[in-house]
Amino acid sequence: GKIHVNCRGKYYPRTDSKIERVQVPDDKVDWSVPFPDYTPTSYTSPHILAAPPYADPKIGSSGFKPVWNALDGKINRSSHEGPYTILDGFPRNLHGRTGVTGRGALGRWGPNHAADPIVTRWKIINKKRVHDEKTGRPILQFVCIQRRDCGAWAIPGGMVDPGERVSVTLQREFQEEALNSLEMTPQQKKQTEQQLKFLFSGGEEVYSGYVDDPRSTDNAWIETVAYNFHENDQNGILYHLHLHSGDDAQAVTWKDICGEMNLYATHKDIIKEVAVKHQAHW
Ligand code: RP5
Ligand code: MG
Ligand code: MG
Repeated sequence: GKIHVNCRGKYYPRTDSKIERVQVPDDKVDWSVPFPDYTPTSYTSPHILAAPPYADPKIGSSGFKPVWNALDGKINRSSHEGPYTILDGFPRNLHGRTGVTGRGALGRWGPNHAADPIVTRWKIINKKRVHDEKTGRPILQFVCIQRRDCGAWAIPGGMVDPGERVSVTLQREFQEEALNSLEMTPQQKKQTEQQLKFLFSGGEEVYSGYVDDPRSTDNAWIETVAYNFHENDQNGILYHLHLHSGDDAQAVTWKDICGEMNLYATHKDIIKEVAVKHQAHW
């Protein structure tokens, strides 16, 4: 993949106090290139240090014996991209230096596994597929959420819970962020799950691996598995589903897919795979 850039900004994102990242030039991102002056600050956010259930303990604390590069009980500590290095007890970011050590806002040391559902349909006006004037290709739309943490538009993805199957995470996160299932009655939730069951049983993997996310550190990063769930039928479920943002999403919309979209992290690169797969406008 491309060299990571989103985790090399001036400050670590969304902190009260300004945590400066050491500025890593492009040619020194790779660990194999010597960078003798490299002395990054360690930062792990207070809410992670408060030890919520989804977070690891501190490295070195008694009883914490992580099994790196493997399925560690219910926690997947292996990377989609192959083995990562452990240096002095700390996993090292597979994509190189970020200017900050510790976990930042991430709960796990090493890979933090997420899943991204890309739910698509064709753009229809007057019962006809709409084609782009320039490319002549039909326009795809995907369910896009606005993240509450930074305001950026993104795929409605989220973290895989320990022991959770990725297929479950994909549908759960979609329901939470794009349909506000957390505020549904158990009955409504069940009905929604039933409605989406068929669509979500027919997904295709379009990406798995590292995400260049602004929260990455030298010791913790996000990896994802992205699946496309596509509705071809203009009478199908995705043409009458009521979108309603929830949880860590503050807005939700059907977004026309095109190469000029501005999306969170590397979500645009992932969506491009979907456009190519469907021979849609990009
Ligand atoms: C991105 O962060 C992933 O691609 C996924 O969409 C998301 C997971 O983090 P949260 O939405 O749970 O913050 O890197
Ligand atoms: Mg979520
Ligand atoms: Mg999310």
